Amino acid sequence: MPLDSQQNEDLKHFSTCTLCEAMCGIEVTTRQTNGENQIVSIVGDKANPFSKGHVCPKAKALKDLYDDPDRIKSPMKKVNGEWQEISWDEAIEFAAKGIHDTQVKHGNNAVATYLGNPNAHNHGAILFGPYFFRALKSFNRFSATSVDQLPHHIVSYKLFGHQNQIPVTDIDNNEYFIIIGGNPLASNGSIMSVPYVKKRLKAIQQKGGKVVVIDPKKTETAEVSSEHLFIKPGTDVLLLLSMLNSLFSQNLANPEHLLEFAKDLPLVEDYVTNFTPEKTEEATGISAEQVHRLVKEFSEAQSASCYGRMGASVQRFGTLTQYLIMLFNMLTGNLDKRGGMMFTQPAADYLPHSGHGSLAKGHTRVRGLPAFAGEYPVSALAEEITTPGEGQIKAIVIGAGNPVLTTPNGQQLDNAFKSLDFVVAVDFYINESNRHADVILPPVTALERDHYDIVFHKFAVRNSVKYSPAVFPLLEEQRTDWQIYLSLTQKLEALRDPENSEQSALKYKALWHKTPTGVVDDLLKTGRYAKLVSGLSINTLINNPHGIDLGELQSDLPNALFTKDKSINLSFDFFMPDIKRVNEYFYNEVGKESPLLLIGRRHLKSNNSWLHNSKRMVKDTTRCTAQIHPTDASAFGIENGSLVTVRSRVGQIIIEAEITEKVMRGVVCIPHGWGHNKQGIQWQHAQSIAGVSCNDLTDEMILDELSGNAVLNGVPVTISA
Ligand SMILES: Nc1nc2c(c(=O)[nH]1)N[C@H]1C(S)=C(S)[C@@H](COP(=O)(O)OP(=O)(O)OC[C@H]3O[C@@H](n4cnc5c(=O)[nH]c(N)nc54)[C@H](O)[C@@H]3O)O[C@H]1N2
Ligand SMILES: Nc1nc2c(c(=O)[nH]1)N[C@H]1C(S)=C(S)[C@@H](COP(=O)(O)OP(=O)(O)OC[C@H]3O[C@@H](n4cnc5c(=O)[nH]c(N)nc54)[C@H](O)[C@@H]3O)O[C@H]1N2
Ligand code: SF4
Ligand SMILES: [Mo]
Repeated sequence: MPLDSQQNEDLKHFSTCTLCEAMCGIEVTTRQTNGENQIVSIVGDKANPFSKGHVCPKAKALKDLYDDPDRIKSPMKKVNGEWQEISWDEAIEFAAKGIHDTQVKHGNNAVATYLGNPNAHNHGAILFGPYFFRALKSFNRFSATSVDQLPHHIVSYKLFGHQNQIPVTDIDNNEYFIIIGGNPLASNGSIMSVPYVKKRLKAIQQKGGKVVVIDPKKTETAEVSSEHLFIKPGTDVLLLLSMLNSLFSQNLANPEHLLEFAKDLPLVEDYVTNFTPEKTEEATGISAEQVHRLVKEFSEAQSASCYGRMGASVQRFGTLTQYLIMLFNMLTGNLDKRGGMMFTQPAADYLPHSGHGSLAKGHTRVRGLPAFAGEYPVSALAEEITTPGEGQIKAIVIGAGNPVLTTPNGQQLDNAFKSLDFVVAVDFYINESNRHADVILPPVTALERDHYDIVFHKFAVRNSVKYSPAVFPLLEEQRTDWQIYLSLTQKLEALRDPENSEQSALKYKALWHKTPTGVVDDLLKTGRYAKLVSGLSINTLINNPHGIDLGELQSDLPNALFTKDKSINLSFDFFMPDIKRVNEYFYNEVGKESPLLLIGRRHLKSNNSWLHNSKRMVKDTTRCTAQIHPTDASAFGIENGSLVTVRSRVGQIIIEAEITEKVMRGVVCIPHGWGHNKQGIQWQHAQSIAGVSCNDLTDEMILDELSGNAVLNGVPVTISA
């Protein structure tokens, strides 16, 4: 006899984990009990051709998110400081009216937007969110891009003509892999979707190849690599300059097939002559001998790839560093080569249909920081809110983000948010940032909406395609992100121009009907595989629920180029002048003493500022610690496990010290995304665990000047017992 007479059969769904960039296929078992949809289990989908069953512990957190009693499921409005549930109609009306009123009173730019990382994992938000952002007509657009991958976009925009034409390591054919400032064993790869990364790194070594990790910390990735070199935070630019110098001095530059597209490549030599490895070794901590050897081995390998990520991008010379990394790959002939850095061939290719990028078309009002692709650096957000004058930000829409915990000088931003007239959030949690909201519009969680990885198929180490229908049908009272954005757009336009509201409704009717998945369907049907995989479409993918492998990455020059003349624009005039700043910073600033430098770290069971409300993700409690080297600990009289104060120009935090030889001397390593003990939020679990925000130390005034990207690695701090 069934335990529960209303219990239906378990259903299996082949879906995709959206929590990081690895796109792991998952098998989700669901059950309906007494009319309630339940997730019974989540395991890796062995039949998924891309991830082949791989998952990390976070996959199960998708269930915890779904079950979380703290998650908000209906729109919430703040009335006299208290949250009240309201209907969707009321909420959309209230949000649009607040935005409209602010714009009428203070101008369009008075309403800002901040878009967080989870948007990148949400094709609905990516494809339909822009209708709303365009309708806002505000220049004050911010996102997590400027605490992350902005340098990559600028390099690709300049060199290849499109901000998202970023090559990835062809890891399965690679024989020499240098990883600078990336820890894929914790992050599962970034701008490199790569499930089973540990296995793949081992495979390189089993073939007789080499994996070299360059990092101020002996990370999990360093532990499984052939070699690890400690580097002093923020000095990667010097390392790269010296690697290029060594390449020329050893006569190893060999750009082969690339000269056809970038004839000036050999001229790079002129810019790097001063940076011999002998000159840079003291600053970087990597000896001249090591640099010469590394360069020689890399050049002589059959295929090689030099990959730099977070640690290399989000630092003082992040853009120049990423540029030099690209030049190094090119000068060794490893761009667009099997086993090297390759462009990908996604099935639904949005690149031709999206903005190629634009640089410095506008500047922030207060500090004059450059916009990239219509977005300003988020380091300028607080001052744009608090500095009076024409164009001052008076309201903000925060979509899937938590900048109080994730952007520099979070405390300052927290205070700035308090002064806003109106805040709208699109999020299913009340977090440290949107607790300042007047209204929160909660979308469903990832498994409850259909999913297509429009962004990450583009950055994957193998071409593949997969569509995941929602595991549960959308209920009457539920909304997806794109529906929220489209409703807001329509309402805002109706308020602006009441006479044309019917016309406006008509305009959007087609979009409601099309849906973002319909847009993907069009892209698939007109994409490069439409003829190969007969009739490739969303329907094909519904019939192939595990996804379809589309083969290895292919050489793609000059096709991959978006430049008018189909050549690679080396843009020396844009990047190389920054070398002057490098010289000034490292060699001419007399008496500049950098005591200790702060760097970040990721943990396999954290995801930026969220997932800490899932008990299963934080069982192993205190991982929000300040790691320091034993020599520094004894110099500052610090004992393992004791509380220490870490200070920077902008603030201080009190945190538990963890003494470990895994970090190099002179480094303090603290994870980000913690600090849930703020007033006005109701995390039942996250608030009960210790943790402080390291972004109360990071400094909004220190920037990578070429891009305006934040500096979250290599921030000067002091420490005391
Ligand atoms: N010191 C330091 N700071 C860092 C970093 C670092 O390495 N060191 N890393 C930086 C990087 S790389 C990034 S990308 C940023 C991330 O910074 P943000 O993007 O600002 O923050 P997240 O923690 O990703 O924001 C997650 C929020 O989105 C919500 N959310 C999740 N899924 C959805 C969804 O489907 N729809 C909606 N509407 N909301 C959703 C969650 O509930 C949560 O409130 O942090 C940056 N900050
Ligand atoms: N589990 C988990 N996975 C994630 C995320 C998460 O929060 N948790 N976040 C996702 C996001 S948004 C992103 S952008 C990716 C990021 O993915 P990764 O780029 O792999 O980022 P991290 O794991 O932070 O690794 C950065 C490394 O840079 C090192 N580093 C710091 N400063 C320097 C420096 O000056 N020079 C050099 N050479 N190295 C330095 C750090 O010690 C660290 O090991 O991860 C994604 N995946
Ligand atoms: S590695 Fe983990 S978080 Fe990333 S997609 Fe796979 S299961 Fe999800
Ligand atoms: Mo990120």
